[in-house]
Amino acid sequence: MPPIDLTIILAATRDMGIGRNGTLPWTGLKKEMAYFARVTKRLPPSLSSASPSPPTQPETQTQTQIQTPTPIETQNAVIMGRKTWDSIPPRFRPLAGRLNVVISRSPDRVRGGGGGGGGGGGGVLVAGSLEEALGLGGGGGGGGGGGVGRVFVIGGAQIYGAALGLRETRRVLLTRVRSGGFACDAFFPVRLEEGEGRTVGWRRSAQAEMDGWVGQEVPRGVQCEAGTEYEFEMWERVD
Ligand code: FOL
Repeated sequence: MPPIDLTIILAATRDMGIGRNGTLPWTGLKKEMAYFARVTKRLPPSLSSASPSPPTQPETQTQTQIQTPTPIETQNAVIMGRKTWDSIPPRFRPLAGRLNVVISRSPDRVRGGGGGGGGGGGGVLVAGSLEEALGLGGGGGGGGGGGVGRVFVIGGAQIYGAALGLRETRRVLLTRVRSGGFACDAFFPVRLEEGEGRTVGWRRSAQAEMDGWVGQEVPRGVQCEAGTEYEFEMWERVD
């Protein structure tokens, strides 16, 4: 089994607020959401050359020829709690181009009817815990086990907390919302801070490290959208 490597992705206010009344505290951060979608879809370099669709058979093929097995479509996985699943607009879920894994003790609350945990109905897998989710094929780690690429934990607070307690969680992609005035009732359990009183166990990555891991030049500095200022950051666990 390849080593599991988990990445947390979130957007948070300066005091680590991530949600309000079951939804995001802000609206209109379209480019920020596009970044989330792009980053969670992009395969790691070790898998990105793999064809996402079955190779076309050569024209000399006959019916009796042994067929190359159709490869499992390689995708990243997004793991989320049931409340986060509920918060995603129905037209966007399951999140396209990614293996969606929802953590819930009652699968019917996610899919409505159907089989037990781990069943594959409706494009979503249901697991009873984060640990179980990792066993479902959420344990890719970029090594290419079971057709899963990178594994992202996308919230909410409870699932972030569980992921932070796992050594497998190596990095956090944090979009730091700098504008104030967003009242929140859900918070990321760790305050990631640089400089004086800096966070123990986590280190902010340099821009080049972030670009390298993400696989694109991440916009640097303060971004402004819909009157809200934010900045893209990456943090890595310090061993
Ligand atoms: N991380 C970051 N950086 N920003 C976020 O807004 C964010 N949100 C969540 C987790 N991590 C995040 C959880 N909430 C969608 C909606 C809510 C949500 C996560 C995803 C969603 O609808 N995503 C679509 C994009 C749709 C669009 O283009 O507007 C997707 O395809 O990912």
